[in-house]
Amino acid sequence: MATVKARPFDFTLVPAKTALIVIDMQRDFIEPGGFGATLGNDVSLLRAIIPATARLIAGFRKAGLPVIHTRECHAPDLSDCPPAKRTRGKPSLRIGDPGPMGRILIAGETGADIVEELYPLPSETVIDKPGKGAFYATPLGDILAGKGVSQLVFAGVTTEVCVQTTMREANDRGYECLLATDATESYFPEFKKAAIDMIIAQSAIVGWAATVDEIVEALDD
Ligand code: TIU
Repeated sequence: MATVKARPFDFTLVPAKTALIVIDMQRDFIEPGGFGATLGNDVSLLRAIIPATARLIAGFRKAGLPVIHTRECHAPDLSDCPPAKRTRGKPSLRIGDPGPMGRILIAGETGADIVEELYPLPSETVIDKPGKGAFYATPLGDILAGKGVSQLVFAGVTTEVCVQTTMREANDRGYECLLATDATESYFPEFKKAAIDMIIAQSAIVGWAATVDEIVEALDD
C-alpha cells in the first residue's frame, strides 16, 4: 500500500489493484482541424498536458501496473453514433465528415488516434468508445474485473466531459477514483476547476485529486 497526498484527504493506493485510464488523448481533441476545433475550441490548451501525462504513464509502466487508453470514436457507417449526438450544436464539421486528419471521430482515421507522444505500447489495452463515458457500450468493466482492479487513476481530456463522465460511471460501479490534476485539461479552465471541485466535494463524493508528482512518488515508494 502507498499513500498519495491527495485532496480532499490522503488516497490509500493498493498497487496490485490499480490501473491508469488515459482518456481520449486523440488528435481529434488536441490538434487543429479535429473534432474539438470544429466545435470552436482553442485546442492549444490541451497540448500542454502531454508532458505531465507522459510522466504519469511512465510511472505506471515502471511500476508494472496496467495502462488503459480510450478513444472516443465511431464505426465508419455511424451505426453506433446516435443522430442526437451527430446533429448536436453547430460544428463546422460533424462526426463522420471528411476533415484534414480524415473523417471526424471515425475509428481508424488519423484524427481519431492517440497523439504520438502518448502512444500505447502494443501490450496495453485500447478501448474505443462511442459515448463520453468509457464504460457505456464497451468491454472496460469486464477487462478491469479480469485484472482484479478496484482503484482507478484518471488522466486525459476533457476534464468535465469524458473524464468526469467516466469517473462518475466508475464511482457508481464501486471503483475508488483518483484524478491527476495536471494530466487533465478542458477547453474552459473554469470548467476544469469546477469539475475537480465537484469530484472531491462532500468528502470525495466522486473521488480524489492529486498531482502527477504526488501519484508517481507514491508508486515509487
Ligand atoms: N473526450 C471528450 O471529452 N469529448 C468531448 O467531446 N469533449 C468536449 O469537451 N467537447
